[in-house]
Amino acid sequence: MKIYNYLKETFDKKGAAYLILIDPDKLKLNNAEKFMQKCEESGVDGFLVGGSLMLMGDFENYILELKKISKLPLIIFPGALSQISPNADALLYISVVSGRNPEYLFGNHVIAAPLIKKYQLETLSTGYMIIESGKRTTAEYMSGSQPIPRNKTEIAIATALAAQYMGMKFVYLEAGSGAESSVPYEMVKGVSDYCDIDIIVGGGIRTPEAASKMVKSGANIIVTGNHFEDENNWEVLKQFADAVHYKKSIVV
Ligand code: 1GP
Repeated sequence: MKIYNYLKETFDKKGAAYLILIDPDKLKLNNAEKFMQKCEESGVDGFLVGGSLMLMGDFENYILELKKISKLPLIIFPGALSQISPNADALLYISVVSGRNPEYLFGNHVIAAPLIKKYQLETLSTGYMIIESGKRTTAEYMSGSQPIPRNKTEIAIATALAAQYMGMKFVYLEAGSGAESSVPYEMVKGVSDYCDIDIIVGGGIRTPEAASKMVKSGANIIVTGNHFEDENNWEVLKQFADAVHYKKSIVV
């Protein structure tokens, strides 16, 4: 429960948490130190590592090397069974609840469970909801599932509520990495107003203003990935973190 408690404390203290998604195919190890240090200095709360599709081979070594660089939590965001490592701090135990593909709903979880126990990895059970965002996304294609239509907030609400009743800790409203359109604010607000489950939002968030609006709509965790794969954008990392940490800017 260490990472779960850390995230809950972050919500209490700062309003919401800001996580950076690291795609091992994009961030080479020789550039990782510079990037992760910049994230730390800017107020990022932790890292997700993984992806729906990964071409690089040695995931375990990659995690081990990242762990040496940063003290911030490193949470695996697994796109496949090969993305499990004892060297991470936790693993998002994601079930693609927006889809009806049994392997991504529960099948892979059964295969992974004994290994997770052996590694004593903390699991953060998460209902993963893929939301329509323009073009088809890798997550959608790889999970063999249809996204929730972006104008169907009621489906998102009912799905999130079901995840809550199943005892999951989070729902992840995912527009997909590099999405044309991020998850609609009204959908985040609808889920937040109606459900008592913590909400992660990611995909296509490219400005601090958008991050701030997501948090104001009810998101507890904001994830960005693509935007910071371009080193020219690193200077605005702090603005993103500050936008997410709305409580910190309140002077008491
Ligand atoms: C993808 O939600 C994450 O799973 C991040 O998306 O790369 O578009 O920021 P971006």
